Amino acid sequence: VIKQLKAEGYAIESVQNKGYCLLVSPDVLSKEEIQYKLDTVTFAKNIKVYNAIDSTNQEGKKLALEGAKHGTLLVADQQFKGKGRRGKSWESPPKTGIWMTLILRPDIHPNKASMLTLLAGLATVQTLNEKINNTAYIKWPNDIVVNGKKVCGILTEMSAELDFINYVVVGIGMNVNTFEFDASIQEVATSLAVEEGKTFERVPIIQGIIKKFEKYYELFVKSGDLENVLKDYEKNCINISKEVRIISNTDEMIGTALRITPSGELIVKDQQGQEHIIRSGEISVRGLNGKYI
Ligand code: BT5
Repeated sequence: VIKQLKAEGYAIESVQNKGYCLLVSPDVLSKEEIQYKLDTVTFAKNIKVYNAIDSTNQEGKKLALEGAKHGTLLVADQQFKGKGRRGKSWESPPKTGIWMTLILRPDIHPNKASMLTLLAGLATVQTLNEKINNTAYIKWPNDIVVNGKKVCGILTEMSAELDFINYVVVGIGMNVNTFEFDASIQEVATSLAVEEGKTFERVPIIQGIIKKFEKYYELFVKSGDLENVLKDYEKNCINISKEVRIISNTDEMIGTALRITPSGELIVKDQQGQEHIIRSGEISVRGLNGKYI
């Protein structure tokens, strides 16, 4: 066992007739590390860890189809085909980030599934703000930004009937100890390490997100809307009271983001003073000065 642990990167000293002393615990993603002292009820009771995989969301959907339990967590050290929204790709280099997916089977109407993205975002931003000196904000609906650059993205996918959800997968991708970014995202992406000037262990961040997400999830499933979390959400949302550019396939509009509704929509007042309900998925929200507010 000691040999195996050393091979995984743990620094262990052997002391004759006494035993072993753990000197350094590396940033290893393992089921045991993640479950250690994780006092959740259903989230991450089952965990699958991969060295490398195409996409944890893709694999999550496959496992969900095969019957994986609610709360199953997939975590990878690297993704070859990380996915963003609407066919975009997500850079997921080895060992530097958190690439994870939760399989959920919520008893809610399919039209409420997109609210799970907001809850995951809130759990993530709160976890980060307990650990970093800068402030992380949610950029509605699915980005987490630090100093105006994207540190994390969330992708929620679902399989459903008209009025029944088979399963939802919530994928969270975070640049943690990344120092070099692909040229295509250099301008927009950042990592915790770049912004904070130090590296982070990934497991405590994963644990924080899972614990908080479960708490918000339970509140949400009971009430059926976001009423209970709106105040927390708006406090952490960078769009609120800001000028935003709303871009759909056919149209573009500049306005001020006013608030989030209990159903998770963004209310934007246009320059003529008229309020619009903006639903995620249909549009892209940008700050006026550059890509991310
Ligand atoms: C997202 O999409 O932000 C959702 C990202 C979800 C990734 C997780 S990782 C675990 C799970 N498994 C998956 O396969 N996916 C999920 P979107 O808002 O569409 O943003 C995508 C855009 O962000 C790209 O077009 C790039 O411009 C940019 N981007 C790509 N990789 C990035 C990275 N590592 N960091 C910051 N920005 C990135």
